[in-house]
Amino acid sequence: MSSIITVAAAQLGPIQKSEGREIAVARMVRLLERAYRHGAQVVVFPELALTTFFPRWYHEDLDEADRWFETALPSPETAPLFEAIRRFGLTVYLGYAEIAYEPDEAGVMRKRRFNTSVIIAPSGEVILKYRKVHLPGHAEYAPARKVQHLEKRYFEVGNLGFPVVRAPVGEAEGVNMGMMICNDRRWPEAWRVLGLQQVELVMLGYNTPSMNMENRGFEAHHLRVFHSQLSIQAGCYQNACFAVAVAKAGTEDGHEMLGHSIIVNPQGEIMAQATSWDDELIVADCNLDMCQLGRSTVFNFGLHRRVEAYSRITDQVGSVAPPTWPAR
Ligand code: ING
Repeated sequence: MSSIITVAAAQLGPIQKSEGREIAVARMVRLLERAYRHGAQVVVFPELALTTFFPRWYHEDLDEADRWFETALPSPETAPLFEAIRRFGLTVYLGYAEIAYEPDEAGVMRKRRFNTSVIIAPSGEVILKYRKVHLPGHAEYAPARKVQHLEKRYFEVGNLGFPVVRAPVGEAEGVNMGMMICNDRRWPEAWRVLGLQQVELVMLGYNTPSMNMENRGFEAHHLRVFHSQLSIQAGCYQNACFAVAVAKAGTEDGHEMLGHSIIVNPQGEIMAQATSWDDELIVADCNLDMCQLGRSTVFNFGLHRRVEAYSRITDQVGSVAPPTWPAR
């Protein structure tokens, strides 16, 4: 049994607001075929890969935004994607906007909206589903912003935790796979919850503006890519895992998003990086045995973690001011 799997980041260039799903799906099928020809077994697409990054647009009536969501997967528009997954025998991460009719935490059956990703098996079955936990931005129209970022308007906080599942990939008997979506990568808690389940391969898609849209404070532009990669490299190193992080990049209706998709190893090294901000495939061979070193030494959680010292992490939401010295 080999421990080496070949993974691919299938970065997407821009999808314009006027472009229907069939355009994105056709581009994604072409990337799946290229991935297959490169010998890839796992392919990761971006967050909200089927449409433009619609949370930049304000809809007063939420139901008007339903056009950006999937109520079923596969659907007639996404069926070609599932056919290609079966044809090429690939394991695929797909990010999309999900409408689900299910009970909420109070037991009330209702229409719910999530920023979702799934891992799809070569058979076309869904192996695992994740719903984005860390929703950046705001819920109401914010006139001071250069561009809106209305994820808190269109999505509920994900209610599936950060699950990991072990599933076969190619010749590998099993790979411990987990997912994140975009902003999640900036939160070490997300990585650690996956790491505590012995994740070996974190798959994540993102749609990240290439410049600060908050119109507050100064953030040098080059730091946008640096912060994205810093978060992913640190997450991999501190949890002894691989990550495939994939952008939806380029300019959508005048709004530029960064590319720089990367594949990172458990030492935090970038193994491959996209160099365009358009549709681009990058591929790397990942030896899953590399996870063992970190997990059995520096990040041997069972040996070194001291949970009794970490209670603030789950007891507190926001930060609190420290006591002053000398005490008044
Ligand atoms: N986008 C961005 C992201 O986390 C963002 C939002 C950008 C937050 C830069 C903070 C700094 O990459 C999404 N879709 O989460």
